[in-house]
Order: sequence, then structure tokens, then C-alpha cells
Amino acid sequence: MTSKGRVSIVFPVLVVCKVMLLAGSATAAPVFFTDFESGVPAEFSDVTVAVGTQGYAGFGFGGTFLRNTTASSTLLTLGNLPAHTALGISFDLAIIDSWDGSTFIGGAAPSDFFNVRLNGVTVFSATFDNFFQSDQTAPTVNTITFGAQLGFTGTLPGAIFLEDGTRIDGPIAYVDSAYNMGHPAAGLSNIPHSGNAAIIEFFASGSGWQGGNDESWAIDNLSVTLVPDPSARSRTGRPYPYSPWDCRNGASSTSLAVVGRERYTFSLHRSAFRSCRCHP
Ligand SMILES: [Ca+2]
Ligand SMILES: [Ca+2]
Ligand SMILES: [Ca+2]
Repeated sequence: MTSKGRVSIVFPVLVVCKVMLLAGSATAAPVFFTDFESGVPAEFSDVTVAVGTQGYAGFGFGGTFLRNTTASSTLLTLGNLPAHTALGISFDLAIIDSWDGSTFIGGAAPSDFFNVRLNGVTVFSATFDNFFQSDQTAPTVNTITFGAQLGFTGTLPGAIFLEDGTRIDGPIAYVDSAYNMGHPAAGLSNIPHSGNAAIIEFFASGSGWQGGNDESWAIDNLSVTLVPDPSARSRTGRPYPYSPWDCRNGASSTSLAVVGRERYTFSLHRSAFRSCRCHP
């Protein structure tokens, strides 16, 4: 490729990036995303089991998600975050099998909580119920699917309780549900946060949460976004984020140093620049 050819490809991208960033400088920009289709990224730790989505494939989960059948957490650790004033967490949550909500209505062993912590602080904690949504404290306006059989168990012995308290024993093929946790109702889209590191912890809890093939959860299509700090400046003195390098996924201290030499790094980092994902 000639140098003239490079300009014709790269420069229009630069223009688009600038316009989008300047027009939306206070808008959240993603710093991390995974759909687990290529495995579990290195930023995850503790329980990091990627499995096939079975029936969830029909609800936007693709072929693979991260499933946790234990009481241990799944951790996502992000570092070297650029200056920001708020952080957003968005993901699709699979509630798999016999989650029993807050009371004995529906299930036999409440309560079952799903939780999210950010740097040790609880930012989401609510019960889910796969029998009666009225028995859960989690929002329902963000339901992707509820009460469908999407796989993961055979028929197990068990009992369900009707809303009038009637107990019904018998073999049960536990049904499944899914929720869009990026919906504002989940309260995770604009969490005040400014530190340069984020440890996001996903876990189940509750006196009745049984785990295993009885109750489990999975996450997918997970993104973390940051609302840029309008007072922060790059080393060029321009408002941050300004450079397309700033807005690329995984912006780090290395990328900030690049901003300070942007006249020289444009060509040196042309490949990174061209892969930059600009978001308003
Ligand atoms: Ca997936
Ligand atoms: Ca099931
Ligand atoms: Ca339970």
C-alpha cells in the first residue's frame, strides 16, 4: 500500500472519531466487552467456566456464556482506567432452574439472591424466582424471557408451591429465565466511581440458594462503560478523552502516554488506531 493509500483509508476514520467524541464528551464509552464466544477473557477470575448456552442461544446469548453453579464469586478486574466520574455495568443474566425468590410461593427453598459488587460495595442485590415473578424483588421490566425450558437439567424430584400455599410434589423439569441487566431498572448503568481500578463481583447468595444443577446463573454480552471526567486533560492539553487511542477498549496509562506524542504515534500505532472503537 502506498502512503497516499494510507491517508485515504485512515483519515476519514480520524474525522469520524473526532466528531463522535466531541459531540458526546460526557457520554459513557465502553472500556470492556465480551460475549465469551472466544472463551473467557483474562480479566476474569475465581469461577470462570464457559459453557454452551443450550436454549439461551435463541435469546441473544450466542453459543457460549460464563456459567457459575457455585456460591463462589466470578470476578472481573479492570485496571488503568482513564479518568471518569461514573461507571456502568451491562450484561445479560441467565437465571437457570429452580430459583425460589423471596418466599415459599413457587419454590420450596427461598430465598435466592443474585448480587453485584463494585470494589466491595453492593450495587445490585435482589431475589429471582423462576416460578412466580411476583415473588422476586428483582425488576421484571427488563425480562428477556421468563419460565421457558431452556435446558441445563433433566427432570428432577422436587416440589412447587402455588400462590395459595398448596404444595405439589413430583418430578419437575425446572424452567429458566433471562434479564437485561443493562436496563436502567437494574440500576447499574450510572454508578458513581472515579478510581483507576474496578473489581466487579458477581455471586449468588441466600438461605435457600442451592447451586449445582438445582440453581445456577450465567452472564453474557457484558460491557463496562465509563463517563469521562470533563475536567481531565490529555497530555496534549485537549479535553479527555480526545484521542482515538483514548477511546479504544482497555485504555491504559500506556495509551495516555501515546496521546502526549500523538503527532508521532499516529503512524506508529496505525494498526491500533484503525481498530479503535469510537462510541458517542
Ligand atoms: Ca455469548
Ligand atoms: Ca432448566
Ligand atoms: Ca432456592
